[in-house]
This record gives sequence, C-alpha cells and structure tokens, in this order.
Amino acid sequence: MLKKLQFPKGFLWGSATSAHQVEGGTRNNWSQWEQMNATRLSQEAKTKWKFWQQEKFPEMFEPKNYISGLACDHYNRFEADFDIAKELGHNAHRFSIEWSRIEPEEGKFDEKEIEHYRKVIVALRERGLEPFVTLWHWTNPIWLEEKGGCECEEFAGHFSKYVGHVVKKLGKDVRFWITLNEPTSVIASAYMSGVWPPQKQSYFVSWKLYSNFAKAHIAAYEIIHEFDDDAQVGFANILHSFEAYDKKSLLDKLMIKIGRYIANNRMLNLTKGYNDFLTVQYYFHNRFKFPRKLHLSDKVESDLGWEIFPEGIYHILKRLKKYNLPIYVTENGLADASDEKRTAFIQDHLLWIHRSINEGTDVRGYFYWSLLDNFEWDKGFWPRFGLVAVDFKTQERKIRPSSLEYAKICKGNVLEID
Ligand code: IFM
Repeated sequence: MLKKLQFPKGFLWGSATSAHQVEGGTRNNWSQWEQMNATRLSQEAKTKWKFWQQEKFPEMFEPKNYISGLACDHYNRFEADFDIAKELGHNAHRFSIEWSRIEPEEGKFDEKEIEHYRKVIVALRERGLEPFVTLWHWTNPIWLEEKGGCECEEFAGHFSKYVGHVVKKLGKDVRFWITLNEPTSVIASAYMSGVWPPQKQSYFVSWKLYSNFAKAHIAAYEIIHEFDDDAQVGFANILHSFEAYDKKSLLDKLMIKIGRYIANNRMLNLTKGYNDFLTVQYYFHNRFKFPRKLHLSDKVESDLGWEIFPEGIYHILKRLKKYNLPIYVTENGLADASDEKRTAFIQDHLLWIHRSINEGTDVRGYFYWSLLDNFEWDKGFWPRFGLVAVDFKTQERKIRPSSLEYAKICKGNVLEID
C-alpha cells in the first residue's frame, strides 16, 4: 500500500555545495597542496582502492583528477545551476563563501568578490531558494596558512575579521549562517590521520584545534548577532552513527562512547549556548568490536565503499532532541556515478528522518550533498555525489533520474513509499 509521509509545513528542501569544490579558480591552501600532491595521489590509487573501483573509475590514476582547477565553473555558471535547483523543486540552497577570494591578502578585502556573492544570494532569492551561507568550508587563504592555518593562536581572531566584513556587507540579505563546516573532519583527516593539508599527525594539535574552532565559532556567532539579532547561526557538524558489535561487551560499548564523544559531542559541548540551530551531516556508520572498527563486507556501499545505513540518522537525531533546538540536515548524500542507489538512499534516509519528526524531533530542512558532481578533496573528481552529473571536459550538466524522484518529494513536501 502506498504510504504518504507528510513533512512539516515550511520544511526546507535543497542541496549543498562548497566554494572550493564547485567554483573553480580558487587559490588557497588546498589548491596549493593539490599541485604538490597530485602525482603522489594518482600513484597511491593502486593500493588505496579496490579492484572494482579502479576498473570503474580509471581517472583516479591521472594526476589531473586531483587538481580542483576549473571544478564545475560554478563561479560563472551559478545562475544556470540555480535554475536547475529551482526546476527540481528546491526551496533552499547551501553554499559557501571562499575566504581567500574575500581576503586574498591579510586585511585587504576585495569588494568585487563581495559583489559576486551578493549576486549569488540575489540569484537564489529570485528563484525562491533560501540561502544557507557557510563562512568556512575547509579552505584557508594562503597568507593564513603561512601563519599556521587553523592551528595558529589567532585563527579565531583572523576568522572574526573576515566574518565581520562579510556580515556587514551581506548580512541584511542572509538569515541562516553556518560558521564552520565539519571542524572534526579537518581534525581527523588533516591532523590525526594526516592525509589532508597540512598533513600533520599530532594528537596534541588535534586537541587544541577543538578549542580554536570553538572560539572561532563563538566569535562569529556574536559578531553575526551584533549585526542582526534575528539571524540564525549554527555550525555544520558531521555526526557519525555508532554501534557496538556485541551489545553486551563492555569494551565494545566503551569504544563507541569514546568515539561518540570525540566525533560528535565535543564540538557541541564546547559551543553550547552559541547555536540557534543544530545541524546533521550524516555519512558514516561505525561498528566497533574491541579494539577496532569493523568493516562488514555484506553491506550496501557507495562508490567510495562507504556503508549505506539510513537508520543511523534516526539515532543521531534522537540524541540531538534533548538540546531543544531546530535541526537542519545540512548534508547527506552518496557517491553513485551510475545513479542506481541514490533514489533509495534519499528515500530511506527521509523515512527515518520522518519517523524522528513524528517522535517530536524538530527537524526543519534537508540538504542533499550535492547539487553537482564536484571535487571531492583528496579523492578528486571521480566520486560522483551530484543530483546533477557534470561532464568536467565540457561543463555540460545532466539531471540524474534520482534528482527527479527527489524533486517529487520537494515539490509535494511529502515522501510517498510502498
Ligand atoms: O564533499 C564533502 C563535503 O565537503 C563535506 N562533507 C562531506 C562531503 C562528502 O565527503
């Protein structure tokens, strides 16, 4: 029997992008690192990815896969891209402002770039899309990176000056601000495992980074509210789902407690009182069997080999309920070049989100990651997350069938399932 799951009135539906991944032509710590590491990354693909992935995505062996370059040329094509989002029934869109464009040299702000982002915001509003503006999505201007980037003592101070400028110039057109994107992903991948720039492996620095990021968020929160009391400010938090392999094992349970604290709760605790809304960015389900994480080979996976576990989002939301704040799912998506799994992926996650809403969790929006295929950081262009496929040679856009299924949900504010 067909079930119709209605979402709350005013629910926001959309998708998300980030500047470095889609705009093209950015000059920051990542673009610099890509130039120095593209060849190495293309050589490492042989050992890093499974045989089926290597066969399906031979571009992973080409150094140019690892250079963001023109990306989706979204910097020049944003209006046409937003036309697509509108056509797909979206009523909101999350994007990020590239700090290195706004402040290419310390203390020197580029008004042309402010104008660019003003046009982006106007273009969204003209199409009925509520802008969710991210102020930092992992990339630092080169001058800041030379001072130590996120780990330097003055990170929050530098960030505040940039935020102050942006908010003064663009604040009257923006209601929803996201200060930082996934600070814990940067801590884990750049400073713990050391695979992202600046490739440090230091638990000491990692620990300090939590407080640098919390200070930066809190400072930005205050600056934005000084300008506009009604603004809604939060940070984008990647939240992992955790499961003890043996529900009776104290050690397995201890591992998930520690994992949950480090990955999910620490940033939330440090920023308590300074969030108008909470966010969920959900990609990973972790099963622990002491002393390690388990990889079960019988699970459905994305092209990146990430397990698809929709139920996880329900448990995450349940844990956020106690904060009594509105919640937006600001990212959830998968790499699926052939578009075989995306429709079910979106529907299944929404099913669990809906269940959580029915139980009283105040979820107010869902942003699929991502509107376009784009540059997936150290993995480059081969993982295809887009609702819209991008041919990176011609910049041609092609709407994937799953995005039409998602469009039905967005347009009707309802999920219809058998
Ligand atoms: O592409 C990233 C995005 O920049 C941040 N969240 C996770 C996505 C998929 O890895």
